This record gives sequence, C-alpha cells and structure tokens, in this order.
Amino acid sequence: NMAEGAETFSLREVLVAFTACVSEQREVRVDPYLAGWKGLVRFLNCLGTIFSFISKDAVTKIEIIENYRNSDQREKYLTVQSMVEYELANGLVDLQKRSDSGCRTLLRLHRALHWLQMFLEGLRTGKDNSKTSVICSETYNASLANYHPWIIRKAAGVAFCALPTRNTFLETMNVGTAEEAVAMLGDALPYICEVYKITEELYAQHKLLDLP
Ligand code: 1Q0
Repeated sequence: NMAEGAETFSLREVLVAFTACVSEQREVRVDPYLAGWKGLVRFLNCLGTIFSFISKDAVTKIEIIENYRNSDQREKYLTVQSMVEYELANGLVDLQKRSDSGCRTLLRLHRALHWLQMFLEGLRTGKDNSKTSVICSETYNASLANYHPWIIRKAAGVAFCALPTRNTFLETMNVGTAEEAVAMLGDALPYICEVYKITEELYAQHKLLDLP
C-alpha cells in the first residue's frame, strides 16, 4: 500500500529531522527543523480533514520561514541563532504588532513544539487503554491553549475528540507494534526536548518570548 509506505517514511523522517537539528555548536538548524514540522503536518493530515485548520496554519508558518531560506538572505536563516541575530540587528522584528518576521513565526512553531514534547511523553507513558484525546487535550490546555483565543481552543477540543485510542494511534505511526512505537518515541524525545530547550533559552536571552 503506497499511502502506508509514505506514512511510515514521514514519521521516521520527523524523528530523524529533529535528531539532525542541533549542530556541534549547539545551534538549531532551520532546514531540519522545518523538515520535522512538514513530516508532522503530513502525519496530521492522515488523521482526517477535521485537523486541516491546524495543519493549514502550520503550513503557512513553515512556508514563511522557507521563503526566507529561499531568498537572497538565505544564509542568515541557516540557524535559529543566525536568524535572531540578523533580524534583530536589522530592525526586522516588530515588538508592538503582528508581523511576518522569522522570529515571531518560528515562535509559534516553538510553542507548538512544547505541546508536542508533552503530548509524546504522555503518549509514551500512558496506559494501553488511555484515550489519546485526553492526553492531547490535557497537554494542549497546559501549554498552547494559553496563547489561543476561545474560538480556537473550542475548535481544537472538538477535533481532539476524533483521535483514536492510544494503541490505535501508536499503530497509525506505522513503525511496528505499539511497544515499538513507544520505544521509538523514547529514543526521539530527548532530541526534541533539546531543540526546544536551546530555542527557549535563545528567545529568553533576547526577550523574544512574547512577540506579538
Ligand atoms: C494529534 C493531534 C494534533 C493536535 C494538534 C494540537 C495543536 C492544536 C493547535 C490548534 C491551532 C490551530 C490554528 C491556528 C492557530 C494560530 O492562531 C496560532 C497562532 O498563530 P498566529 O499567527 O495567529 O499568532 N498558531 C499556532 O499556535 C501554531 C500551531 C501549530 C500546530 C501544529 C501541530 C502539528 C501537529 C502535528 C501532529 C502531531 C502528531 C504526533 C505524532 C507524531 C509522532 C512523532
């Protein structure tokens, strides 16, 4: 089955991408960061059209940053560190209102990565019969929901109800049995946490964590 093959590939690709994000100088590489998100979006699309309002927003943000990576300034956007340095030094980051700077756009993905980290940990340590929808809404409410208006929180809550049980969800990952999927999550999570931590520290250092 072709579709199944594509899914398998994309999920491994997600994890491989996040493991390739951090450079030897502890910088976060933008290309694998975006590749990781693209894989997540593909996985999300497999879960049904009820999630498309979420994947559309993620795609828009991925494309904004990808456009910088394809522009004349592409070298400045090689790592999150060089992006922050370049955009701040050139007055490209609007601190007062919404803009399409790389910094504010990546911040939205960064906040979502915090949710992902908690969600995957919840999934990994959950019981066989746990509800994915409960793990998802608990971790969402503890993280991303704080940045979303009521209407988005409501829509997200409705979408979460469409998630399958934990074991079915783990099997949807197509990396083998539920146990094998759990093992893979355990291997991958430290890399995702590291990417999150480095970005969080960088943004805190430059006081960018509240960008509108
Ligand atoms: C598995 C179920 C997935 C549930 C995803 C949870 C996140 C809910 C987020 C709802 C946000 C929806 C729409 C738009 C929001 C924007 O207003 C907001 C702020 O942006 P802005 O420009 O208005 O300031 N945008 C965001 O907060 C970005 C949200 C991006 C969410 C991307 C989620 C990608 C999900 C991937 C699926 C994960 C599957 C995990 C299993 C994979 C294992 C390796």
